[in-house]
This record gives sequence, structure tokens and C-alpha cells, in this order.
Amino acid sequence: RILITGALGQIGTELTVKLREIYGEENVLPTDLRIPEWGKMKDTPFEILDVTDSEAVMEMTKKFKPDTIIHLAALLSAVAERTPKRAWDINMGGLMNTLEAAREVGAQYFTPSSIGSFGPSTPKDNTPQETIQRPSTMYGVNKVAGELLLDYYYERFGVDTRSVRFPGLISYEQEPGGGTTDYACEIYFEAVKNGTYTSFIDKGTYMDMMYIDDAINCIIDLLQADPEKLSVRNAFNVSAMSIDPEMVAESIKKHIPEFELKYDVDPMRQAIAESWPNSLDCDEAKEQWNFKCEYDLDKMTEKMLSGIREKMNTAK
Ligand code: VAH
Repeated sequence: RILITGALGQIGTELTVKLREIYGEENVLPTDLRIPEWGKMKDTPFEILDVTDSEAVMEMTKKFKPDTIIHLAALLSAVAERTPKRAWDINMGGLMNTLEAAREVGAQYFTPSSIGSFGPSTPKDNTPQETIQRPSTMYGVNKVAGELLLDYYYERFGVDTRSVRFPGLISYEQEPGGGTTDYACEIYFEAVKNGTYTSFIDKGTYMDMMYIDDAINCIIDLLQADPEKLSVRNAFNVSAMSIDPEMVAESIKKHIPEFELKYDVDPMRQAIAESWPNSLDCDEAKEQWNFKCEYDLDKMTEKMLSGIREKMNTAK
């Protein structure tokens, strides 16, 4: 039985559907701040849960008795940088409340970390699993503190904590909200709608990215992995590709030759992007739980453009 927080977000929307296919609808309880008005979760079992309400989190957990808690509710990097105190309260309060609930009922625990947990002094290319983590954003501070808490709850209380440092995730079912890597989702929607996109991240700014299907499989594979083989309990480096806006545009032009990429760089999100690695070393994840990806840039582009077109046609 799996309890999910932040189930209406970019990861939760597709993860809930996939987990229900595997474990059955009655064994997967999605929660968020509001009831789903559309999509595959509409009119299915769903609960309102504010992860900053410790009593509500504990009560819901004791009532549902999950074997696994997947905590996804959080503010992403750009929105966190605009409201740092609120980001601390939500990101750290929600994490602590759900970790405590997992400890109380003996549940396995997953929450994502991010490439945002690295900072300007981290080696930028082929960033190691174990390295300097001095992020210069509130989101990064939240992610490093979160990783340390996952280690602590594993060592001190025996909670089966598992996590990955996600790169930018690209999807069309539910777009991300308030991230720095969001340009890599927006560009596909704008390419289909208008044949042009103005990027807020500059040319030559490389960041790790991954298509959402690979991210969902990452979470499921890690949660099903043999615990004896896992020596990393804070967060594994995972990534599918290291790309910049120009590479995405070139991939789109193979389908929309007239596509035009322009730039209007947003200084805040550009500074965040420049503080993150260019590419990650994912060897530990490959060795310890057979991490792998199906989607490279061109395969992701094909899937995004066809998915967006289909979504627009059904919306008409
Ligand atoms: C963000 N999409 O941009 C998230 C993610 C690595 C990026 O953490 O904040």
C-alpha cells in the first residue's frame, strides 16, 4: 500500500497512474492540496492533505497504513527562490512530517532530491556521487538538508529511505511548476503552438534532463531494489542526457524545420542554472540497482511533439 503526497504535480500525476496499474487502485492513495478536476485520477480514491500539517499527515498515515510513502509535495527551484522562507516551511516541514510518519508506521520512504543539491563549487562535468554540495539556492539548501535527513533516519531509526537526484524532468501530461529546467518543457509546447520559443535560459547552458517515463521507472526500480545492495541512502545521481536550448531546438527542427529559437534570458533562473552541474556520473545507480534510461533527446522530442499534438486535439 502506497501513500503519495503532491500527487497532482509533474511526477505525481503520472507516477500515480503507473503505480495503480502495478499494485491496484485500492492500494495507491494519492493526496494533494486539492481534488483532481480532470485526468485519470478524477473520480478515483483521493485525499486532501497539507504536508505542513503534522497531525493531518500522521492521522492519514495511521489510517491508510502504507508500506511505502512517496513524498513529492514541494516548491521547485525558481518559485522557492522568490519565496525562500515559505519554501523552507513547505519543503522542510513537509519532509520532516512525512519522514516521521514513515518512522511511526515502519514504511519505506521515497522523496526526490535534485541536481539542485549541488552548487557553484561542485565539479561541473561528470559530477561524482560523493562530492561538494554547497548550493546557492534555497531549493538546494532544502535538498541537501533533505538528503542528510534521509541518511539520519536510515542510520538512527532504520527507516528504509531511498532517493535520487533528479535532473530536469520533461513531460506533457502535467507540466512542471516553477522550475529552472521548465524551459525544456515549454519549448515543445510553443514549438507545436507557435513554431517559435523565447528561452529564459541562455544558449550553451548545459543541464541534465530526463523524460518523465524514465523518471517514473527510476522511482519504481529503486523502490523494488534489493535493500542489501543499496549503500546510498541519501540520493543517487541519475540522468539521461546533458543538453542546452540549442540542442533541443535542433532536435525539434527535425520535425518542424521552420522552428525558431529566440532568447530573453531571465537573470535569476540563469544564475540558478549556472550554479548546477553540466553532467552527472550515474555509475553508482547503474551498479546498485541497474538504473537505465530509454529516452535520448531525439526519442524524447518525438514523444513530446506527438503527445502535445494529441493532447491539443482531444482538448478541442
Ligand atoms: C527545478 N525541475 O527546475 C526542477 C528540478 C533539476 C531541476 O529540481 O527546480
